[in-house]
Amino acid sequence: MGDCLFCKIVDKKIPTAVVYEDDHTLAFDDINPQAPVHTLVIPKRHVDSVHVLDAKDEALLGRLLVSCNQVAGLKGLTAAGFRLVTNAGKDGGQTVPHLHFHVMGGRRMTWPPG
Ligand code: IU
Repeated sequence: MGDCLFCKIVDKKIPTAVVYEDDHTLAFDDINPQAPVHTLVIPKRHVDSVHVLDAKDEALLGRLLVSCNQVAGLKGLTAAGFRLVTNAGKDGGQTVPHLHFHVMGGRRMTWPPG
């Protein structure tokens, strides 16, 4: 995806401090954090959102969730807990059309989200 912001981060065309990286996933801190820890975990391969996933993506999704847990550990959230969020599509509040999980923690989260 030539004009996808997160693909440009994956391709290192936009300099970003990497929190965690492996062959298939990348994590970096959100530019507009909504919690003391707010890190985004993305697949390196472009995927629009949860709503386009199918069976061929099962392994990637597993990897993404493990990467989220790695990030939580690196950020010191394991004991206290944390929240994972992914927004899908317009009504879900998705603003960047490249699948991402928000790893959020460092404060007590409230429910329901807005
Ligand atoms: P959303 O779920 O699609 O709304 O999340 C997109 C997130 O990407 C949002 O929290 C933004 O602050 C974040 N972000 C970023 O970290 N760096 C950027 O250059 C842009 C958005 I644009």
